[in-house]
Amino acid sequence: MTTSIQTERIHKALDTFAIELPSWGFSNTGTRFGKFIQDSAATTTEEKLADAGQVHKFTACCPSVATHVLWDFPEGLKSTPAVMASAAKAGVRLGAINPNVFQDQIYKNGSLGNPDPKIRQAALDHILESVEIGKQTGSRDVSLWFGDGSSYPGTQSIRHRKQWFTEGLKQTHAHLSPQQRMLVEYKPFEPYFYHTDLADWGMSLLLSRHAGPQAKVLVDTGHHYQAQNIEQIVAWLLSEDMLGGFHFNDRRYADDDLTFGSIDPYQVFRIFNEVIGFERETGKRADIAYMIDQSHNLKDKTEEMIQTAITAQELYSKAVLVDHEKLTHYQMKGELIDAEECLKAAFSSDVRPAIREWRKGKGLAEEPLQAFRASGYTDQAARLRGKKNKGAVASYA
Ligand code: AFD
Ligand code: MN
Ligand code: MN
Repeated sequence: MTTSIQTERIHKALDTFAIELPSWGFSNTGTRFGKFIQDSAATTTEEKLADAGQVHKFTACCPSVATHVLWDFPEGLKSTPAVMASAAKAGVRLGAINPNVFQDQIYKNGSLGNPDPKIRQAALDHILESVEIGKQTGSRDVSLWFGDGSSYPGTQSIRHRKQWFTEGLKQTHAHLSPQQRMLVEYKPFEPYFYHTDLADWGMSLLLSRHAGPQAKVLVDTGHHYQAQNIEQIVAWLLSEDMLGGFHFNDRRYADDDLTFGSIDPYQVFRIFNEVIGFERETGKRADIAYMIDQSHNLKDKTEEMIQTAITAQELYSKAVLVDHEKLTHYQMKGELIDAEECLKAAFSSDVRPAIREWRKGKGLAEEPLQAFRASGYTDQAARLRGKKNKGAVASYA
């Protein structure tokens, strides 16, 4: 149970805590070993946004949805009015725009890092169209992930590719409106296994700095080597004003895209603690986007997103309970156990009663997952979408 002061602090924090949903988390996806089809999964962008709207309706912390241009805007800019209408109907707004320069056949040897200037131009054209879509949807962020790399030594020039990325990202930045940002994501490996052009936070930081002041680093929590200290990266990027935001998910071994907080909730808490500590020390809100990047294929898609949103609220609520004044005092004095206990006391607090009270105050069901299940939405979706989803199995097979 939390004290009344702590409860108040949690309520205040939850009033402004928002985490963006990924449209790609609502449709049937799989691994290279196959797909387990869910009849109720979304089959169109409108359905993805409708499902995302359900998550926001029951949790009140997911007002925006990130989209993927090739999958959600099949006709590029021309698709924008329809997608905007679907978002409005679903009660959500369109968030980050994700270009896709990793799927088309032409990108076998990369996109902005491709040795063929025509392919680099094709990738840039797609990214610039995504920037224009963002202007139309009123999205602040264009979220850039590049699968570029190589799988065998000697097959590509690492130096030349770095230069091509510098050029391509500079040109991207030149097309941003004053309100837009470009978030440059990194990932140590996959889909290539010898080198990835944007493999770590330092490479993203340098390329963002070269590109311009509206470029920032995107930290995907699944994109680090085992045992890497992510909260240390977060602390450095915050202090350099170069953290644009997060793609949240959890992982056991690689970029597993597992449910946020399902494997290592304490790490999530420590990441939030770095952000909140920074905000308290500087007296300003970190200008970062909290986004989910998950699309696992076992749990019910919408239920998993509700579970993710609830977990994010719980871990964020725990992090706001850290007594940073005490923590700093013990850190400066080298009182190791007392300092550590500051974190552990907050992490072990049961914040659920305070969150249930917050929900009640908002007119929400105190248990979002149960309330969603009772709504019958999934059964209805399965009735409407089942045939189409089953058909996908046939075509996939
Ligand atoms: C994959 C990539 C990366 C990217 C996401 C959405 O690893 O995280 O942000 O797809 O495109 O997870
Ligand atoms: Mn990501
Ligand atoms: Mn990823």
